[in-house]
Amino acid sequence: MSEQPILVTGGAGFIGSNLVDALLARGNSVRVLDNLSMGKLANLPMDNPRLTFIEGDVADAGLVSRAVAGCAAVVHLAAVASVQASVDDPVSTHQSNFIGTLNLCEAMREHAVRRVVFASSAAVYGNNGEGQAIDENTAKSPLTPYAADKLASEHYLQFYGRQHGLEPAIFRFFNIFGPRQDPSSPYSGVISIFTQRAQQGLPISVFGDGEQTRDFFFVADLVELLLQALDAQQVAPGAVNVGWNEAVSLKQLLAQIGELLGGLPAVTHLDGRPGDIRHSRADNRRLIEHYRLPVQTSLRDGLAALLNS
Ligand code: NAD
Ligand code: UD2
Repeated sequence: MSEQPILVTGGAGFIGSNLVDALLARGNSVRVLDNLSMGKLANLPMDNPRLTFIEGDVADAGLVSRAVAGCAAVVHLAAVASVQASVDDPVSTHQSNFIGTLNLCEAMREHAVRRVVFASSAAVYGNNGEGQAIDENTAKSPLTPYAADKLASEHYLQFYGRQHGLEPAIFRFFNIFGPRQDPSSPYSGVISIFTQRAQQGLPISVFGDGEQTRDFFFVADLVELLLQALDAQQVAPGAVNVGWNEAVSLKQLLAQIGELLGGLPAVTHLDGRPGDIRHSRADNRRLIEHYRLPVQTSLRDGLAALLNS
């Protein structure tokens, strides 16, 4: 195993900290760069001697350069992950969600670090492809600053790939769920909100009729893909959707949570969210072509793990 660390930006957050655990478990050294705006030190095994934590901002070019120096590869997860935050404050979130990526590209060029795994989002498709399995060639329609920053980040990573030898492995995540996903904002992932409220016996709000569907992917399964992307001889060209091509409605989700907990608190239906996508499901043929699919953690098993965490 390489002595050079893997840099995980956003490594104190939900997906990042799950990845850090897996990297440390297989013997990697890990450097985390996180400004703790959403992430928490409590998510990280701070006493592990193979973990180095750098508190700071990916918008700080000098700091990013120092963080990248000497690393074997990078997984770039740092971003303001709330779409609504980008709508409310596009200037500030752009610093994290786009300038951070550009700083990273420059730092990797400077230090000749090639491999970078990037967390893009199904948000780049906007409402296009809705109701079908959405493939990667679906016309892009970034409807929010968050989506525009993700798509621009993809384009810059590809440019640095062509021009400067970076090896970007770009994933477009659909709906990731699991332990450490923060339920504290109304725009947090629906599973983190529903499970927390159900466990606390608090009423649950469903926006709309609850027949809307999502393609839910358990975080440990995602981590397996991120590790493969770090290790692959060559990266898959272009971007790759991460989803199971499976549609689960909110009603089905609530039924499963209710079964696991032996009941549910009151469920209220409110007006649908403006701009809410009705059906979101990934065409995952490129994922299957380029990666070994993890053994799927079923929604039920993933929910059980989350409820026990
Ligand atoms: P998260 O908020 O738990 O993790 C993001 C981390 O980045 C946090 O620890 C936060 O403190 C850190 N961060 C934010 N701005 C930063 C900055 N300027 N400098 C340094 N650190 C900064 O969210 P997550 O769900 O783990 O998301 C990880 C990545 O995956 C994000 O890029 C997100 O956009 C992307 N993504 C997530 C989902 C999902 O379903 N969770 C879907 C699509 C894409
Ligand atoms: C996800 C991503 C978003 C973007 C988008 C791209 C998260 C948190 N959001 O948005 O970043 O990538 O996909 O398509 O991963 N809902 C309720 N009650 C609640 C909360 C949510 O009914 O308390 C509904 C919500 O209206 C939606 C569904 O649950 O219909 C899923 O909501 P979400 O915020 O978890 O995710 P999504 O798909 O809107």
